[in-house]
Amino acid sequence: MLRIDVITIFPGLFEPFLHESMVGIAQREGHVRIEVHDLRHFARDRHHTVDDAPYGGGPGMVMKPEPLVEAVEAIAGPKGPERSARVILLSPQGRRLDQERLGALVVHPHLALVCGRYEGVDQRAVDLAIDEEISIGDYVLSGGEVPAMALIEGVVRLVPGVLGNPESASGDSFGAGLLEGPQYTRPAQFRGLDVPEVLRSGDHQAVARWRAERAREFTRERRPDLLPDSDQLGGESES
Ligand code: JBZ
Repeated sequence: MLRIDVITIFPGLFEPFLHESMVGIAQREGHVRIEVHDLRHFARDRHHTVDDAPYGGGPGMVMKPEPLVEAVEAIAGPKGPERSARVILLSPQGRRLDQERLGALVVHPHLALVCGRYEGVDQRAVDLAIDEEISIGDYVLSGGEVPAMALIEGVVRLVPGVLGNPESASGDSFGAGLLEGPQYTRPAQFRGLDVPEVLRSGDHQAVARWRAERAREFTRERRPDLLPDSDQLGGESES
């Protein structure tokens, strides 16, 4: 059973996400327990303040250190070898999330995800309370909530037992680091376009070979960076 705590100033954003689809099923089946905490509950002042103006001036606000450090310590304990959870800040300064990182995260029994907001988090809070910073990619977002959901979905899929079929956990060809090729379902003909004959042939070996070829083709055309250097140039090398 994996436990995930989320610390955010927008707990409502997580509501449908946590109860629908694979994440909802995984929770109901007891593979994972996800709890969302409102950072404002950890602010001690009358107005539950979680942000303040940046020292040195400039636009926007910065997340105050006190509520954030107190929230993390209440949920995960103080930073250090005693701490039970791996505490992750979703921030643009983080290392880029990929499948390898997800695999390294799912070995922890307890994750705590802190969602950055405003222009960022007071650096002392990062230093005192955060074990690791992660970003989901190089595009501009307004906060760490959507990145936290992406991380949760990616990591929950890897919890043993969550996906009935362990082949889909590795994502088939993506398990081999490739894109999936094209997929088809009924009808066999749609607006004059046919499903490739081999997929209807019943020849499982031929289907597997065709799919492997299409996966390599898609990957070479769309994501050559996923291929070994030696495969990135070479033309339609059959087999
Ligand atoms: C992320 C300040 O809060 C933010 C803002 C942008 C942002 C994150 C947190 S996490 N972008 C990403 O994963 O790319």
